[in-house]
Amino acid sequence: MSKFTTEYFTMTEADVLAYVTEEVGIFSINDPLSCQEIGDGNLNYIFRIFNEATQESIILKQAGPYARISEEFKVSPTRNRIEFHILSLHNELVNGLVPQVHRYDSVMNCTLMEDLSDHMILREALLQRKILPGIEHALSTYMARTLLLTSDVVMDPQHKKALMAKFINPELCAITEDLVYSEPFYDCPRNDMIPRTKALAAELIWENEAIQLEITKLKFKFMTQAQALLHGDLHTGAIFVKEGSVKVIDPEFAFYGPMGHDLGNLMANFMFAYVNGVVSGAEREAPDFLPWLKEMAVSTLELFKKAFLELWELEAAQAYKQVKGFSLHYLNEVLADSAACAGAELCRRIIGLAHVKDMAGIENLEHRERAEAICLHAAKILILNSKNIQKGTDYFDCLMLP
Ligand code: SR1
Ligand code: MG
Repeated sequence: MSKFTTEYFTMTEADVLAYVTEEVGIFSINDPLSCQEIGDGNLNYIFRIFNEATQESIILKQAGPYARISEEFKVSPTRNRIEFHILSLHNELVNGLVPQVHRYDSVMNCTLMEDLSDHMILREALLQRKILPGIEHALSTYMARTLLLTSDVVMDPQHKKALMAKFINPELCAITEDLVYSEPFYDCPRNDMIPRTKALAAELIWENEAIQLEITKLKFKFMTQAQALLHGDLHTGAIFVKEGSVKVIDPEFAFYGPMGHDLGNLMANFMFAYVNGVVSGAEREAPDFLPWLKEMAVSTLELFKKAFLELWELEAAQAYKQVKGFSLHYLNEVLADSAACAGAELCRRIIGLAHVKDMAGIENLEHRERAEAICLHAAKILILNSKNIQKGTDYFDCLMLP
């Protein structure tokens, strides 16, 4: 019996080499292999195994027993099961838009998957002011198909409930309930922000009763509305891009929740990239970048709406298809949720524990203060006025730019 089949442990690079040769046998021990841990996310260990002779490579992703960002978050490594199974399902629903997965190991809590090292993380690409023509098509298709095709609109209700059971994900949902929908909305000791932002958060968010009410409604929706199988953490750090290719990764927060959580998350992260560009002078360094970014983000939402309604016409159960006005009513609710969720994401990445480089990486303190203020003011409008935010341009109209 090998050490990999008895009890879970977190692997070193040497363990991973032994695992892929002796245990799995996808490489031979005589192959000229190298292995490097390349993970920079908050939760997992990502090993890249490379065969210098054939230039072949593969990724092994192992879930650790607690989050890398803070050992306060103990999360069972069995979450890797969710990630493997949802990537397998997404390979059917949106073939080509997610990495291929080869093997899941329920003892070591790891998955072997396609290496996407020739791609770049979208957040980094946007911070480098890269223009990526056409990504709005892939992103809108990804969301429309993964969300609508896993909902009761299309699925047989019994089959959908079986999927809900398979993807029950209480530990990671608890992280989102705390970090996204609770802590940023009061003076929580775990929050982490710069002093000027703290004063603004108190004035704009914490002391605003209407925001407290809307966020509480939103949190309850997140906890109780099993609308579709979500990615659950769809920010620009969970998307790989290269010319002509988009791959959505990291769906370990997947569970049955409200569709607007995914859509709003992505829109908020586009807004972060945009505001970063505005305060850092992207207009001067790369004059075409900001107009392209805004147009791409706006089109992502507009193309999502189009793809959603077209897919509804093709795939919705007859009982829903035949009711005049129902598809638009349903979509409008998703869009309102999306706006409010975008507001929550803007707040939580600025006020809460888990930051994004687009804001926290701005070195000039005055620029960072300005960027965070622009985003918090936009968040307030998105949360309070969510029902009227139905167009892609509405998100950018919330940004009070100089
Ligand atoms: C403890 S995990 C912190 C954040 O990282 C993940 O990517 C999710 O966004 C989570 O909220
Ligand atoms: Mg992640």
